[in-house]
Amino acid sequence: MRRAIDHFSMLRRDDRVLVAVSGGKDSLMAWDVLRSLGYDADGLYVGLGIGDYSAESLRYARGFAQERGGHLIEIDVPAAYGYDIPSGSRAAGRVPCSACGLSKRHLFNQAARDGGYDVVVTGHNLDDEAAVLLGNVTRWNESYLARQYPVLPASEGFVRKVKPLVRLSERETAAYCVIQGIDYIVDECPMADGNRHLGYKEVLNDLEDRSPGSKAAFVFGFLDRVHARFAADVEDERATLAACEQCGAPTPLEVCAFCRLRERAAAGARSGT
Ligand code: Q46
Ligand code: ZN
Repeated sequence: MRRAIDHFSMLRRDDRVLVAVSGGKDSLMAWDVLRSLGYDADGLYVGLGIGDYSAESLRYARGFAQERGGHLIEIDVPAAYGYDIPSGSRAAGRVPCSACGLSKRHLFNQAARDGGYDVVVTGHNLDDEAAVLLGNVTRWNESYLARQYPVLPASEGFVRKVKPLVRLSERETAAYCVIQGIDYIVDECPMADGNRHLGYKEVLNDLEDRSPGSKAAFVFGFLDRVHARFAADVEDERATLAACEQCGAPTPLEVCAFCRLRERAAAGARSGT
């Protein structure tokens, strides 16, 4: 993690760091290592209202914070915003992971700004990044490729976002947690079925078996040699954003995607759809 942090200039020593923790192995490892490296790092748990899975994952996030003396900020989406991911995504006509990802991105950024944090850390590991990259390359999604980098710098309305686990595989983050005695939720999110990234992960695991080192070569070849060709797109895109009329978050439209999702999801919840 330290190599990744240094290589990509992810963090400054005096940063106030907010780690998005899900109760899973990756984010809890990220929080644990950052604390042990001496960073001022708090945790943020976003409850998505995914039945028992959310209740369980909160238990693990709280357990870690209590046992190790970390400060955990909790946001409960159903209580605070009137929708949950399963029914809200249905009402808004989105697949669950799209509604969920959009909600998390918005709430991580908002919580960091509200709390005066400099940077949000997420627990994306090498396997996640390889799967996302394969998806983006398969579809040649240039604007997503532009944003796929372990550091997204701060800009008007956005705090910096970093992924310090980018060098580590899932097996390594699991091994770290076992060795350090960190309890984490092992169950997968029940909404993940049909998530395209799981398919990409299977393909990449197959490739890694046949040709060890492929995932790292794929991701780091892209980051070190190819990403720069797409990078200018992010700045162009960010330069065109203005504040959302409802929440103030940066958006290309008058009302941001999160506020539109929240309205449609809450309306669906009221009408029972
Ligand atoms: S929590 Fe959310 Fe994941 Fe569950 S609904 Fe999909 S995106 S799979 S990381
Ligand atoms: Zn908004």
